[in-house]
Amino acid sequence: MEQADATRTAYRTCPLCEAGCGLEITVRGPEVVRIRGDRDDVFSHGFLCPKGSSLKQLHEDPDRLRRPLVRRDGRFVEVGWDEAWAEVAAGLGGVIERHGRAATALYLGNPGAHNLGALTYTRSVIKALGTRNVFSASTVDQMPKQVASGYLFGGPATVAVPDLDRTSYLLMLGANPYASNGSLCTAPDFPGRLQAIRARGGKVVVVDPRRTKTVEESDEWVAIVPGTDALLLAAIVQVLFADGLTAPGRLADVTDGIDDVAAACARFTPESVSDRCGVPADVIRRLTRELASAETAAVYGRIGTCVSEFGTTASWLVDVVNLLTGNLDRAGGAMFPLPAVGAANASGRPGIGAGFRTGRGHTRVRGLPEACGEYPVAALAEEITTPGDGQVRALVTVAGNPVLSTPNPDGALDAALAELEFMVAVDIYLNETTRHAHVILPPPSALQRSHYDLALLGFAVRNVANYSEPVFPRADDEPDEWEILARLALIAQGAPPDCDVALLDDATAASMLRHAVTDERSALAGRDPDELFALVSADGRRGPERLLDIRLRTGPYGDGFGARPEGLSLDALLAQPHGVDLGALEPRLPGALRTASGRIELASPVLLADLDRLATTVVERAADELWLVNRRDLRSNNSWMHNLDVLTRGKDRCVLQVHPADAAVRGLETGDLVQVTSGDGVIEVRAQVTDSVRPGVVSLPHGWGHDTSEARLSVAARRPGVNVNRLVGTSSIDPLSGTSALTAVPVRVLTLR
Ligand SMILES: Nc1nc2c(c(=O)[nH]1)N[C@H]1C(S)=C(S)[C@@H](COP(=O)(O)OP(=O)(O)OC[C@H]3O[C@@H](n4cnc5c(=O)[nH]c(N)nc54)[C@H](O)[C@@H]3O)O[C@H]1N2
Ligand SMILES: Nc1nc2c(c(=O)[nH]1)N[C@H]1C(S)=C(S)[C@@H](COP(=O)(O)OP(=O)(O)OC[C@H]3O[C@@H](n4cnc5c(=O)[nH]c(N)nc54)[C@H](O)[C@@H]3O)O[C@H]1N2
Ligand code: SF4
Ligand SMILES: [Mo]
Repeated sequence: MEQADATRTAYRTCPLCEAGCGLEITVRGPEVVRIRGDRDDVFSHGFLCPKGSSLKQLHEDPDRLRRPLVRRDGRFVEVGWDEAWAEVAAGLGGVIERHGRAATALYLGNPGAHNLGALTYTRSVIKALGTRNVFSASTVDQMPKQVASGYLFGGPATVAVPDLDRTSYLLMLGANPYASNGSLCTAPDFPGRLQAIRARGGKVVVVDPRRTKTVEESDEWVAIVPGTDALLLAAIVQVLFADGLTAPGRLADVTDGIDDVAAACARFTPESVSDRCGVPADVIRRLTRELASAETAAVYGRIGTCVSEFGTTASWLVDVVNLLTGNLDRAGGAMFPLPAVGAANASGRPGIGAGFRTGRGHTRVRGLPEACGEYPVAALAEEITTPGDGQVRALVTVAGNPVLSTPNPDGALDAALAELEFMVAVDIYLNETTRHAHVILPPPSALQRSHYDLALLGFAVRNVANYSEPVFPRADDEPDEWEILARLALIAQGAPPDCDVALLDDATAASMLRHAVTDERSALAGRDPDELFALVSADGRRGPERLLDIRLRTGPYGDGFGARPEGLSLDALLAQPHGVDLGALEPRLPGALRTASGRIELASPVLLADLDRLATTVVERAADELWLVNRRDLRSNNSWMHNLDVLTRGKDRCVLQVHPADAAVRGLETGDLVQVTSGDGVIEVRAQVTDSVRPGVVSLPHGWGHDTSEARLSVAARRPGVNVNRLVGTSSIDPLSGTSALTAVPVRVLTLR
């Protein structure tokens, strides 16, 4: 038995953002003494940000839910798990009985992408509900990049990431890794890696309407007008062709459509886009020449390029430029990781596949197309409030706070959730969204769970694998997140609330193995799945651990159940608490392609057609309107870490940044109260006058607005901020991916004082 006061050290990957830093956690009994960066972590080498160490405060937060809550007569009461599950079975079952499965919907939030239990069992919940109404944070985030990658390479997860550690030129659009620590580019200490580019004589150029910290630490700031990245990139493509600067190198032989792209982009001369982008034509020409002549270069676009009406086209053009300059799939350019687990582009027949399409279903009310198995979250409220066959009456949320994080024009989504006949939330807080739930099912603290970055290591700048064991044990009445999801799935299927989750767990593992042995190229081909099942279950391993073990062993570095004894397995990772470095990224094309043609499809008709829309869309801003853009702050995490005093103390961060020229016109000074009005909503907030935004642009962070008395967020309520997404409408979306245009929202700013 461990002594109550014995001190020990645990190593664990931070689950809070995509960087996935290694943490060294000093523990005494049930207490966290200290959290530091793990200097021996093979990937993060000791780096951590202020959020990483706040896992201690998150673990201790008295507002974090420990027991299920059930809403009775408008009030939440704590109940035991059996009672909560009985409510779920009655509530969900009732809706399905009365209205059918089409009346159910799911919303999946961001922390689920950092969570092994959610990543392995959410799919079961979707399948069990049997609904097409799947919504997630992806359509306020990276869906455009996935759709563009799907068309180009045949798989929506075949995303090219900038090879930060070897590039000599980085053109970065719509990303601020000094605040965000990076996204679709897993790179702990992203700032350090940027500094290293410059230290080795390379150049970093940042395209952003704001002069961010990332801009300040770079060589050049291109202060673009928001929402116009696709135009800027199209002009770069135009110059590459017009000036004879294209050099796709070895990929020319496996690429279709280069000439079509040349023809379609010919109209986007730098002079023709310059005014709209706010970037001088000679700057566009120079940047293009620099990209073409750099020894190696990578173009990297992130959320600023995605959350616009042309998000997919901009994301596509990023890779068009990478390819045309010979930088796609080569060291120092933009490359495709080969993770130890989870790469769809590493299994099955190499180099060819079924290809990619969207629109395999359409939303009931507006007829918006599906993408990657989801509908646009901008359609969620109308699906709940519009009567008719298939009207959504029951909602399951998992790790999501859509009331703050998705378009909620003047509170329309908030109001819609209140109309649901039944809502169940798997969440750790009673917050702006979960207050509408009838039952809240809280998973344990992150420190009571194991971790493996199943999703995000697929976007990492090095191939690494790292598994963490739980730091603290769970009590008997604290089910793990995967158990909650597995039981939810079984209940959704119609099983009784006290059903045995082992049924689903065993079935999932067995089916994974049956599938693995049928792949002729796999080291397991022809093996007996029952024998393998016995092997992976022998030591009592269950749940995500068993599934992870199977996927590691059958993956590209796996031990193949004996075929490659030195290969990876969960046991091998358990022996390496600081992770395993599997090396720098290596070229993967054409093998990673899964297009139907077996080629890079550079000129998908869908994308070419969108260039026509890009050329003909005239965005007018009234003289008194400003463009609203977002910003992230290092000590935030979307909407949900504002209940930790260590992260929120200090100056109010939820303020509207206004350029001095725009402030002068409005007689506005720092600290004044202003009214911000869009076509969809109105909010009041304090202003900060600063030249860190370009003229004509104002900026607010998202994730604030903790002012409802029904939430249980005592710290956040003291400093609520305002919900910027009350200004964002649901009609302005990128039609190719269904992603909301969160940036470049036209607003009027009125000084109230
Ligand atoms: N205007 C504007 N809006 C934006 C953005 C923007 O840039 N501008 N960014 C968008 C982006 S990129 C994203 S990803 C979305 C995020 O959108 P969401 O994912 O909907 O919102 P989050 O704020 O991340 O909410 C996470 C929820 O998960 C809960 N949670 C935290 N940890 C766990 C856990 O371990 N298990 C479970 N079950 N629940 C947990 C929290 O309590 C919270 O309710 O916001 C988007 N919204
Ligand atoms: N501290 C912190 N870290 C986070 C998060 C957080 O909320 N807080 N959220 C996490 C999540 S879920 C994600 S998806 C990532 C996102 O990671 P990033 O993509 O790096 O996101 P941001 O830091 O918001 O940087 C986006 C930048 O785009 C700029 N921008 C806005 N509109 C435009 C435009 O039209 N064009 C161009 N070129 N730029 C534009 C903004 O000014 C901003 O500086 O961050 C993750 N990390
Ligand atoms: S950068 Fe991200 S992963 Fe690293 S400590 Fe901070 S929040 Fe955690
Ligand atoms: Mo995100």
